Amino acid sequence: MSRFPEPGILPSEAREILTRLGVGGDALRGPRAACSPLTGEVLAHVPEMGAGEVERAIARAHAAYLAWRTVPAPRRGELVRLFGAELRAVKADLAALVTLEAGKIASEGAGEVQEMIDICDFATGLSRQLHGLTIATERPDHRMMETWHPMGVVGVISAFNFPVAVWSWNAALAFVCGDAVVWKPSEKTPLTALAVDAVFRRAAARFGDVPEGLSTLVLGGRDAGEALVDDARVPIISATGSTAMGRSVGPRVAERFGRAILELGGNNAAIVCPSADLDLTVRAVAFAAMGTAGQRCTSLRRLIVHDGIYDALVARLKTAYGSVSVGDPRAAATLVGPLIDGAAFGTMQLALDAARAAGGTVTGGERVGEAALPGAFYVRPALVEMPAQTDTVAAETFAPILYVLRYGAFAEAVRLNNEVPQGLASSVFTTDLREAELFLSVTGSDCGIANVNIGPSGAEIGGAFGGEKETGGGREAGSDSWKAYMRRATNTINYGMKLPLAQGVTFEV
Ligand code: UN1
Repeated sequence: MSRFPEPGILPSEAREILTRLGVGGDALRGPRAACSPLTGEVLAHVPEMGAGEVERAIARAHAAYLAWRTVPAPRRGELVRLFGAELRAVKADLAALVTLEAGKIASEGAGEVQEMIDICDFATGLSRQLHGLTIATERPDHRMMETWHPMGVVGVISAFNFPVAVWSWNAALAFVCGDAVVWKPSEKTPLTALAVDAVFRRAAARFGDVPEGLSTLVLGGRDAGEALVDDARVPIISATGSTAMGRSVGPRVAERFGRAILELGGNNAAIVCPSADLDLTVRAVAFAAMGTAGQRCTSLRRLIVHDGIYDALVARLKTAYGSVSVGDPRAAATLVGPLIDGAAFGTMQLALDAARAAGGTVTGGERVGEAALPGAFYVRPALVEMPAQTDTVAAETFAPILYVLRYGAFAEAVRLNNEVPQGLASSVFTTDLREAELFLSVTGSDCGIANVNIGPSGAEIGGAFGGEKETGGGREAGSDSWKAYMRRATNTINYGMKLPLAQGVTFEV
């Protein structure tokens, strides 16, 4: 396979994959073009839904919820188990489509579908563990308990960079929790969304009596997203994307007292201490900073390196950056695929210019393959040595840029880690127990994810995923994230003959 994909072939390849996945007919007719970042070509056209259609979809989803909430949770888990089984059967095709539409290298495309399968397994088990509590009551002959009930329709707004997995974290939990889901995917990745919708329909057909509208895909632009965000029949909005998007969605959902689960920007750092295992650190940094072409919300964007090992580490990173192969993400040797589009490239170049103006030294960052593929945006990942944590460093740029900073004392490194508006993921590379534990302690990293001797990206689904500050505070996937998709009721039952009041209050009539 050549270093860059050949134009002219991808649209038919995409059609074949879509046909095998069960996507065709009206799903592939409409005004909106679906493009591939591999070549910039149009792969297919898809429908566009306006606010009215979204409104009808929400009405159907609400009706589906009213039926689905009465299905016992373990039975709801069976639907998710079947969905996981269907995903296993189409893993290779769906992964290939993720690569074609989002530009991920093959193993990351497969990893994304695996993440969907993992959350289905997790949610299936969870369907028998939506536990409440029994709570000690102060009143004699009383029992107090906490129970969990379905909420209603969950609106999921997802981003291009994890075009299928992020929906599945939300949807798999929502379905076992007894909720319905309306999904508005990124306008940049409608084909993978259509494919997932088709796979889900097959699972639903095997299950038998899934209410129509339990899972609905709405393809559209801002209007469609806003219709979802503003509808009071959607008690939960789970939105993944930029901090700017979250700033608009959060208050609108709050205005109607809805619940927002926000997964927004990350500006993830790793601290490299004098005792770090540098072989392991270089590999971890390479994956976290260059993997997915720097387009994960968890991508490593800031490297905070101790003075004593700075030169040695930066030299090794420059070698790694120089040797990494950029190009066709389907080729086995490629580690860095294309950026999603020209706008992403423009934003990256602006950030690099700003870094240079602030005294940064940039290695890499240039566009490659432009002559053969003027509509695709492949870049060499950029390593940027910075004299200080400037405004540019403190902003999230969704591209493969790694800013490198120096530190002297560990406390200073922790301060730099925390002194940005975002709070998603973070790491420390050290073999010193004190540094590791301090980083994980209350005075250490302020992020939702804090790791030792692994990079900030590539989390498993078993833990709760999300972060603080401008990252939005939401938690998805594992641990007890399911609680965000249910409502809690506190129940007090009096099985005695008297009516003792709490707090010793007397009220005799
Ligand atoms: C995202 O980039 O929106 O931890 C999600 C990770 C992946 C999920 C990233 N499991 O990098």
